[in-house]
Amino acid sequence: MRVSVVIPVFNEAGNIGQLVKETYRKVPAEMLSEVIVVDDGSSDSTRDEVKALFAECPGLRYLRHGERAGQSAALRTGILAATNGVIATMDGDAQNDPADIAKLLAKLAPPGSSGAALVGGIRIERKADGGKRFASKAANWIRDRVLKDDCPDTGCGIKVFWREAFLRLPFFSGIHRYLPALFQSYGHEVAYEPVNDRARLRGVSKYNNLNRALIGIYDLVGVSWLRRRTRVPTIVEDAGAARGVADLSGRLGRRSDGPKKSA
Ligand SMILES: Nc1nc2c(ncn2[C@@H]2O[C@H](COP(=O)(O)OP(=O)(O)OP(=O)(O)O)[C@@H](O)[C@H]2O)c(=O)[nH]1
Ligand SMILES: [Mg+2]
Repeated sequence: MRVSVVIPVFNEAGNIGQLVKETYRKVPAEMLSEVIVVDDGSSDSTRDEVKALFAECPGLRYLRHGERAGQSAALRTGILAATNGVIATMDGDAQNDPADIAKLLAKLAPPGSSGAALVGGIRIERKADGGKRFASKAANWIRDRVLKDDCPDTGCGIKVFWREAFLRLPFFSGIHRYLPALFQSYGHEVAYEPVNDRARLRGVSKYNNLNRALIGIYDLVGVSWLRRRTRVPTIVEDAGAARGVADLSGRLGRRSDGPKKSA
């Protein structure tokens, strides 16, 4: 399966160049179609670091927002720009290990078929400090109680999924933390896989526990409402001129349980 790797960054000089090079080394060339770095208006040398790699990294692309719009917006920009049906996302601080992309892809179903439309990484042996690990555990516990999405680590930045399924979801800032729950709401199967977690070696964290908790509660109320108010019907008949199931169903053309065509 060919994949577009999307990396949202904000001020990750010292990390992003290494991560891009590591991605080209560790993702098998026959899988890697492009790497799209989306810079959310960094004020450090992130931009120069990425652009210096154009010659040695075929398919590397750099997109820059005119103003800081957040991690979710940067992800969406990269996913819209991607030319593949399968997306892999990673954080730009090199805490995710690109070697895990192939592992996650092995569990992903081809777009439009039955099987997992999203495979999320679950960080084992977290390298974050105790306070952050505790906050993350608490947030995951509360989210799971409310959304019942059975995801032990929704904040993990490394995930693979179908591009079109993502683009059909309602978009909001913070959506990157709720992808498993939203994919489920739209009738997709999701799967998880343990992944490597590494310490942040350079640069500073862009979130603190308090702002993440406050926005997390706010978003959780919204996502809970969205889940309750989302209905994705199974289309059992589509008569007349031929149209793709994907045009009609939020489920994205699962041909096996899609409409029976009649003339
Ligand atoms: N595009 C964009 N990316 C962001 C923004 N804030 C954070 N990021 C990226 O999102 C990823 C996760 O942010 P981090 O600051 O590493 O959060 P964290 O991993 O919980 O914190 P640390 O463990 O301290 O690294 C990194 O790649 C950041 O560069 C933002 O406002 N815009
Ligand atoms: Mg990080």
